[in-house]
Amino acid sequence: MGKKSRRTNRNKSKVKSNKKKLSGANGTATEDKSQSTENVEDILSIGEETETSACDNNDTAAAVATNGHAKEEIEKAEAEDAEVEEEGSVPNGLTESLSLLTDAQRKLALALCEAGQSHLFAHWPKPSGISSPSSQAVAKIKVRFMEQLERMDAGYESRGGLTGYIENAKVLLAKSQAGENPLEGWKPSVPTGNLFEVGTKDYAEMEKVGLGEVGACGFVLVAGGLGERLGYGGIKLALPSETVTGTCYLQYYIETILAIQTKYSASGVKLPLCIMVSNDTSAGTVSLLSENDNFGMDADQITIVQQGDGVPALLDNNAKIALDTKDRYKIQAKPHGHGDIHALMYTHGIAEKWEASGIKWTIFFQDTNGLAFHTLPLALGVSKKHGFIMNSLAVPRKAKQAIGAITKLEHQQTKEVRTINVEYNQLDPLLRATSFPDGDVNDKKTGYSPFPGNINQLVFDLHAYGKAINRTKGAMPEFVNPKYKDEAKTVFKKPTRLECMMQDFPTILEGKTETQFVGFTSIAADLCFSPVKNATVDGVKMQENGTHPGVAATGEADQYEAVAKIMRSIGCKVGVPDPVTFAGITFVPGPEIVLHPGFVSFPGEYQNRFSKPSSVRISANSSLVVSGRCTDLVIESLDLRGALIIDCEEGATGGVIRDLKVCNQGWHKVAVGESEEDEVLRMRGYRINKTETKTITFKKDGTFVESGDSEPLPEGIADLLSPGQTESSEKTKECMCTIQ
Ligand code: UGB
Repeated sequence: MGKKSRRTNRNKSKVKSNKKKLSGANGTATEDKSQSTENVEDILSIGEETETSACDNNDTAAAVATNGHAKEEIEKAEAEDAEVEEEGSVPNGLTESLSLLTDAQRKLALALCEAGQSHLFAHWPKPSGISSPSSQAVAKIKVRFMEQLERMDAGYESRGGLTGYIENAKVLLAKSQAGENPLEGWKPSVPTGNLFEVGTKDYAEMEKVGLGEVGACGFVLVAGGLGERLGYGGIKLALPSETVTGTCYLQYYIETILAIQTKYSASGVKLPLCIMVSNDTSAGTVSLLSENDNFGMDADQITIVQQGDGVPALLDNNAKIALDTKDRYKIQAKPHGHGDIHALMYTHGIAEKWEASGIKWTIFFQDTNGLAFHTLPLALGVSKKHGFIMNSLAVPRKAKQAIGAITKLEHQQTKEVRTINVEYNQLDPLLRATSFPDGDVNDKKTGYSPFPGNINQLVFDLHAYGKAINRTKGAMPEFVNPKYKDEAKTVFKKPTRLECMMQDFPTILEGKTETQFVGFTSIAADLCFSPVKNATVDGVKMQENGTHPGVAATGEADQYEAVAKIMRSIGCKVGVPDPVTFAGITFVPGPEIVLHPGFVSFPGEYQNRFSKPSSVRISANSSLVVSGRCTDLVIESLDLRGALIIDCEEGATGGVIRDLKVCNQGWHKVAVGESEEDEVLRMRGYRINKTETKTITFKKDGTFVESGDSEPLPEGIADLLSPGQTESSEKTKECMCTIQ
């Protein structure tokens, strides 16, 4: 007898016992289970008829579940089933519904039961056998459920499908429960690498090397994350990176890539962008692009790859798959981690295609870092100089900060050496178990962890990268990180899942000939890294504990500060205002300087744009915006105490700002409360009031127009200059303008 028929027989006997238990438990409500099923389906039709979109919304089951009496009956019936289900058994509702399913779905459903997942089907009512709108609705949600499982199965195909996922999860969960160190046998030490500082000769030389390469980069944006910690309603890529211009992250990234293409790529070359999305971010990303005409990028430059339907969330150490808490005909899905990107780069043949089109490097970056590209040529220069296959951009890391640590690991038996990220949750136990008894602590001298912090901005040599993913199909090692409720580690606080990380790429390199070409480039975070990952309320606590809060307000402020820092590094005089506090987050608010990447992208370009840096003065509370059309504008001498926008008409060339003084009331941040309707403002705790602005627009006929001419500042207005600047008396002078 085949497995299937054996199971069916076993279940038949259960059907009997179910009937008995049901009538006993439920009095007159149900005589047997088929009658109960009929009731359920009637009720399902209520969901279908009163809410025509219920099925379309994939929500019929939830609609049913909210119906009082019916809900009780279903739950009772399901509870009875659950009581008698054995590990590996096939619930009656599934057995009786197999005819609704395709061959592949049947096979998958039975395989899942065998793998200990019978509970997924335990609540399925048996079909009534009568064709009615309600029975069709039930059939539809069962099929929909199976389709989700099929997509998840396919998404994990290279590792054995869903049953492979369950097996892998059981092994990793057992290790986690046993407290096993996933890096057992590896001894960590601090890796060597160079720390660069903008404005130095070393930086300039290395950046120059990189500027020779930057026109041959393909870009990979991993944007499938849920943003659970941030708690934002939309996709993170749509968040404004700053509120002066409202430019969202995706726009900022695309415009930077297009600027690089214009300035550094060979004629006719289009720099490609691959965006990894997940089920949670796919629709939002696609519509953000289409509503904005891809922010100017040609459609054939963009490839969107999707991380499948995510992986199932797991309820316990037996890797029992979690049903959605609001809809029992849906699996609770979670992203499998950014490590999926390498498998997708492989399956879509992206690396090969890019290489064939002349691309030499591939740059991986995350969804919310408005400082992502300032240091790109620097990192490329380092990669080129050292022949790195993989180069991670790193920042000085505070102990216990939620960023991974770049670590040199040597295996005690094999003597294999790897330079690799150790994730923040694994670092402390690894260090304590080996030669750092105090664990993840700051170096007393520097105030930072001795291990550089990984910011997941990765530069790969495309050829070597393609070779490695072709060999391994791009699969990254998986890990699990459940948070336990009890000491015995048997109960999870919330469902967990297997994940993988893109920075684990060194694990697929082979032998010393490859592994020795993994390195990092270290630079202060204020130039290259300020993600927006956390809700403001959590950021407040992080800031109190001395770590960067990673919230919307600091993401914006750090963006302005990075530009100001680069300007200062070439000799511009840019003021520093006193810190301010909004919504509990303290930050330096400006000056708000937004220079479009079409105008200037990298530190090495600033000198050409600010040709006499010492003649450029921007007061502490000023705001300066230069638009993207001003590709060859030069700001030679400027005294700005207020707000100035410089724009150029399409086709306008050769504008020069010389001896321009702007003094106006400028822009000011004002607090918004928790009742603020605009989520973007609420996250920041402020809005920018644009009290007075001067605008200069260069025209293509060589002339310019200006508006918002400055008035002398009214008596009593706060000095816009920072304490260190002495020319405050000039604020009441007439503003003069000389522009060529
Ligand atoms: N992402 C996906 O595209 N898919 C996924 O399934 C998950 C994420 P998180 P986390 O830079 O501060 C990383 O969640 O946990 C995208 C590094 O592992 O923000 O903070 C997502 O959309 C860590 O070493 O990552 O940790 C986002 O763009 C450190 O560098 C990106 O992946 C840390 O980031 C990162 O996702 C950091």
